[in-house]
Amino acid sequence: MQVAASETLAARIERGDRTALARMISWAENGDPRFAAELAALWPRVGRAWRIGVTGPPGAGKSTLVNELARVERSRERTVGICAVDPSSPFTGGALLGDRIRMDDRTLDPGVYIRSMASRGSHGGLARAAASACDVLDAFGFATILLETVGVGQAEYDVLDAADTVVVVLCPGAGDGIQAMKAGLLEVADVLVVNKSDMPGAERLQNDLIEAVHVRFTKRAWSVPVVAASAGTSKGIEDVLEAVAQHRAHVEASGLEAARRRKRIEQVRHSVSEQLAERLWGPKGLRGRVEAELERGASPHAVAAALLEEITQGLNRPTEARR
Ligand SMILES: Nc1nc2c(ncn2[C@@H]2O[C@H](COP(=O)(O)OP(=O)(O)OP(=O)(O)O)[C@@H](O)[C@H]2O)c(=O)[nH]1
Ligand SMILES: [Mg+2]
Repeated sequence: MQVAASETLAARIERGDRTALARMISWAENGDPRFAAELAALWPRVGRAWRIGVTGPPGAGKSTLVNELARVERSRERTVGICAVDPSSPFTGGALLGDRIRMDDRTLDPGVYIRSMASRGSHGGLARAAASACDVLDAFGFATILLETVGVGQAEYDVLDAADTVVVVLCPGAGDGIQAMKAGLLEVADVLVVNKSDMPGAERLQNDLIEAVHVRFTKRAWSVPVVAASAGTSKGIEDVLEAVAQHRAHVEASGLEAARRRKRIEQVRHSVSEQLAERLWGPKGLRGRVEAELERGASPHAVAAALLEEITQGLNRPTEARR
């Protein structure tokens, strides 16, 4: 593909240049300062994809399921962008499924794009990078975006603010229903999948989850379905997609824009908190001053109060004065 030197990444992405897509996701991942302007140029194209977050305990079968969901979406002629955050079992290399041919098919298919992101640096930064990658995949024009993240704690759940539908994958055995409840995984789920339904204990886990959902979420407008699947043997994949489609219909009927705005507010909140903390406590930050004041005999409480006052000056001023 001919690339004019002056052409922006955004312009190249608009005409389907996958090299530009890869470069721009790298910019998101590395926190490159050029990213913001390119995303701003693409922003009118963002919001057309349906983003499915896939999370769950390590080894539950998330990658296997993502791969299967991609296969079925492709058979329906829908293009698929995949972003896997910190996968311990990588998508590339084809060894994942012990099913090289199918995996290679998918990697060569121009209707699929697969990208893994390493979790380096702060977790908040990772959530920002993953959300940005989804925005870029969305602007590129993929119809379905699959976002895999291991569900081990709040930092990983923050990644899910980029998703329209969150699928929580559990499996019988280690990391079963009780573990999931402790980890707060049920709370983030729009759809629950009992994967490895070919294994003993799957039916019991499914019944436990149905009961847990019934008891806990009585006041919610959306009742979380519990779907049995076996990604390893390609069973129940259509049922998972059907549950996602129903959730999508529910969200669209009750106000898609409002739902996305709520998630974007969360994204801004996390992004600001995390970058503010980096600036305040990074090399050019406040540590030296704090040390000096403590040495002078001030209490931590007093130092904190004075700093907070200083930092938030302007926050409470009338809007007019701040312009
Ligand atoms: N029996 C059975 N095994 C499965 C099924 N789905 C996945 N597996 C196996 O479970 C293991 C973990 O699968 P992955 O898809 O890598 O799981 P993951 O949740 O992505 O794992 P991490 O990304 O490492 O957290 C692999 O050995 C899979 O082959 C299934 O439906 N049945
Ligand atoms: Mg995985």
